[in-house]
Amino acid sequence: MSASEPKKQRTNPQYELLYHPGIPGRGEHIRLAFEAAGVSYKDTANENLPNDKGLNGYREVLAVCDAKSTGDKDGNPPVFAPPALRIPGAKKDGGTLLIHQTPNILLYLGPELGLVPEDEAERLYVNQLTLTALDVSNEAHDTHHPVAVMQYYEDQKDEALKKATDFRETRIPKFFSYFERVLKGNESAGQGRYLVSDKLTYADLVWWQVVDGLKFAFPKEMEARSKEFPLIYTKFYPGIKEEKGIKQYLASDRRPKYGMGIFRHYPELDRQ
Ligand SMILES: N[C@@H](CCC(=O)N[C@@H](CS)C(=O)NCC(=O)O)C(=O)O
Repeated sequence: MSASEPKKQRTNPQYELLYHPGIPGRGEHIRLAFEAAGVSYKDTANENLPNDKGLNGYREVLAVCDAKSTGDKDGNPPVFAPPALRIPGAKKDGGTLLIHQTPNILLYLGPELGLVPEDEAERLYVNQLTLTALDVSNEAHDTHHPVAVMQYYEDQKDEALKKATDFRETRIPKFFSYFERVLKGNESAGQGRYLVSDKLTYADLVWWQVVDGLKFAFPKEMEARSKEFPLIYTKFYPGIKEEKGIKQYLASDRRPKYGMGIFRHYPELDRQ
């Protein structure tokens, strides 16, 4: 089943990503989708990053996620947290559409950017894999914030060590085994490079970003497991890096560096 063609020539909407400046975070899943499709987008908080550390753009992100909002002038309901995507003219009445939740944004962008197959069952499968990969991302976040999201890592280090140990020892192998089996099951079409069909989907991009983030956060653990999941390590991960659009993006200064986001490198939480 082939992926649908991007709609960019037909509609050319001005996609605007609203996310925290300076980190990959959940916004990265949205950036990778645009970059792979070769479709331009406005990354509001990162736009003037070298000059203002993203503060001007970030004000816009905070305004969209205003905790007192009950909705906007275009009839969009309140947004809980970034990433959000704004698309002028995308509502039926011509108004601006504003959506949030990473997998929901990808569900919207998949057909727009040609990053899903035509078949409905396969589209559901792409979304299913995306939700599963994002579960891993959430669990990776919880290794450094196992007790309280709004408190410092330094105030929950003992619990973080327990959480990270369990994550490394039981959760990483469980999820990696699953994605390895998905690649194996699709090997005749995807050749180990794609999770679904013989073309890139947004599920590939999300899972790739999660593997990449884990390589940053837990380099020793990930290195130690490299022989256990041959398709992920030798076909899928390097293959996606070479995808058109992705290769150029990763080499560009648009790709934010890992820091104090979802994927953090605390050596004491890695395999010893
Ligand atoms: N499930 C949501 C999670 C959104 C989320 O947690 N965003 C973070 C930034 S990566 C945030 O700013 N959260 C604010 C909060 O939870 O208070 C998604 O995938 O979009």
